[in-house]
Amino acid sequence: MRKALALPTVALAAAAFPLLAGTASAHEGSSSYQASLGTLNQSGVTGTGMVTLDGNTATVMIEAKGLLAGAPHAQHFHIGAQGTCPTDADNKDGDAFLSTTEGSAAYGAIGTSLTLTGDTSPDSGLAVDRFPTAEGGVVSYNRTFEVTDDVHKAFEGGTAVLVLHGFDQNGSKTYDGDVKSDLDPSLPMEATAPVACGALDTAQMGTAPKGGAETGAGSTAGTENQAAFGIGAVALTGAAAAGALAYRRRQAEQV
Ligand SMILES: [Cu+2]
Repeated sequence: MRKALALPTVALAAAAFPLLAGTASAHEGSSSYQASLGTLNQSGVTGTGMVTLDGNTATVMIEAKGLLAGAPHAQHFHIGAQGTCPTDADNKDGDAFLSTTEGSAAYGAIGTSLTLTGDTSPDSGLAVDRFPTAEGGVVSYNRTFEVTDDVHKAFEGGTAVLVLHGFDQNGSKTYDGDVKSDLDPSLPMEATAPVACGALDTAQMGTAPKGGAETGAGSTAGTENQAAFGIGAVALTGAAAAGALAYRRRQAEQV
């Protein structure tokens, strides 16, 4: 009799697991990652990055503020190191700058150049004419393109980092100064020094219930992405706040 009782349980479990596996595989091709951009070089630059990977097709959204207005800002996925951001204490040579090279122990080398048009390989790492210009100190970037396998693997392995560059250290409102770039001695260090950095972690919305933000993230239309990005963030914050309020109310009633 016990055996007969046990069987339906096994059957139930077997029925449940394929369902779970099915749900997982439906999302396998599409994963979302987000980065909270923190300041480097005491630049005051902050922002957010969001990346959706569908196979090797990446949709990248970056919102950042506090950048040198009217100047181009190189931006990359860095890969192949610890998947973390350096701190200003990693300015090992003690000069006025945390250089891109000094940060590489934490975030690695350039894996993708987040250009506006054309090539996105590391070769375009300093293609200044194809990077966003920060009108009013703000960068609002949205592009869908193909990444390489090594970049895709870095995302899955948690070693992809979003880094923005270009820092007006001396307040001259342009990239200048005597210190030359560690990446290209024909450029001032200001043009290439990192200003903001964020590790790209699996996005919360990837594990959220169906609907809302996730639906928006799957879209490939630029404007829709932009809208979903903003509204989704607000909606998530709102839901969390409402949840916290409801919880506190319940706690209060129980006391
Ligand atoms: Cu970079």
